[in-house]
Amino acid sequence: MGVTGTGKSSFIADCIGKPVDDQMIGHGLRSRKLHTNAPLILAYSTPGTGRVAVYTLKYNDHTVRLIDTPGFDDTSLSDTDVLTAVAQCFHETYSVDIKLSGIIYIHRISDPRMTGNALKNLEMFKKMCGEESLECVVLATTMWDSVAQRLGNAREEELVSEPLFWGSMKLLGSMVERLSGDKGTEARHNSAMNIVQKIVLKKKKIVLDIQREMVDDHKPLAETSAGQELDKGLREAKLKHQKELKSIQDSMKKADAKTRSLLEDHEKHYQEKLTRLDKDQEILNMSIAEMYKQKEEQLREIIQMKKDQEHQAQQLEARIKRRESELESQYHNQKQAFEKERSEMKASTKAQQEKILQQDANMAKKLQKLENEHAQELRELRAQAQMSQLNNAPASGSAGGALGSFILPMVMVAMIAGGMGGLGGLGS
Ligand SMILES: Nc1nc2c(ncn2[C@@H]2O[C@H](COP(=O)(O)OP(=O)(O)O)[C@@H](O)[C@H]2O)c(=O)[nH]1
Ligand SMILES: [Mg+2]
Repeated sequence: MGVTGTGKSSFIADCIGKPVDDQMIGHGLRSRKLHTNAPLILAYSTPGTGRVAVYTLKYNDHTVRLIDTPGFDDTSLSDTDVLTAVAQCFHETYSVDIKLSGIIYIHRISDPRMTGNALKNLEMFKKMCGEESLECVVLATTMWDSVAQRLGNAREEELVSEPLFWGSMKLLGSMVERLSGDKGTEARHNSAMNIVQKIVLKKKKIVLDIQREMVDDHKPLAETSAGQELDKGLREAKLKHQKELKSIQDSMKKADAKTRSLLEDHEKHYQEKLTRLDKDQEILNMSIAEMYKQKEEQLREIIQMKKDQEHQAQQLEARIKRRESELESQYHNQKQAFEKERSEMKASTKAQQEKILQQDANMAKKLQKLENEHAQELRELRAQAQMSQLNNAPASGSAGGALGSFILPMVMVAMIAGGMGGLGGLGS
């Protein structure tokens, strides 16, 4: 435990040897193992408020559970949120007979002085523990690397000698230790485990005052000693803010328009603070049962929200599926129509091609026939000419040959001049 930013989560990381990851923290009273070698984590949390997480590690033959808590004096959480989350964790564990072995309260040695808030929180811590548990409390200091050794020693001395600080706790048995070594080193791990060992070696189980009051005496948080301490602070803060608000409102009555608008901002600021304090007091006055009821309602709202989101997602998915099947059938129909058109076109092209080939073959046949006839006619003509040449040729000698070749043109001329009839006479 301790104020925010003192190094509580880092201390746990030093012990387990790996960073404490918020993402690894589960919600509610469930536990889950995230991946092998990861610490088993239990978490108690109130949505929108503080989160308490439990990390498990093995130490010699012991199973050590380290509970990380949100710190008091946080910028985003009110001390009421923090006390509520921590109290719920203590209530739940003690209700099922899980007892604490000790508490490590962490403080920055680099802090120049104990502020009013730090002192108030320390007072609340003491009330939460009760005197009997103090012998199992380790008051540990961090950030020794951020302070000169002599200055650190002097501050530690002041802490343990001043009864209002750690003095009275030390007298009642609380141990004072330093967390030394550089971040991530073996020395740092050993120093952190040395603090854990102080508690393990005590071999004690403690019941905090706040646990006894809430579980055994059924008191609402506001009626426990720690709750009353916090309530005292809330009431003081409320009175202070009410006074400030009244003084602002008085000034507004006399102010000109420009100043009034400035004061209005201040008025709003204090009104918001007072509303928050009222809410804190309301939470503090709830019984633990009411707190659980509220937590349950918040969880139910979250579950309903998740269900609505799931329903919307399902509807969207169904719409997408419908559209998909529409598109699929549209595509299918269009594809079929195109394929039909294509095969019809192919068939008609084939018929045309066949027709053209047939026509071409016919033409070729006709041409062949013509060529044959022509060749036949030529052959016949040549045969006739040869025949006529033979008939008119002299019996022998070269003179006859020369005459033959002379006579044929003459015959042709005679054929043209005398017409076919003359030819017939000549040929016969
Ligand atoms: N210099 C220095 N920084 C530290 C030391 N211990 C923790 N821190 C740093 O202090 C910051 C707050 O630590 P964290 O563990 O988140 O504090 P928590 O709010 O108490 O849990 C982180 O940036 C840590 O790295 C320390 O011994 N020395
Ligand atoms: Mg932390």
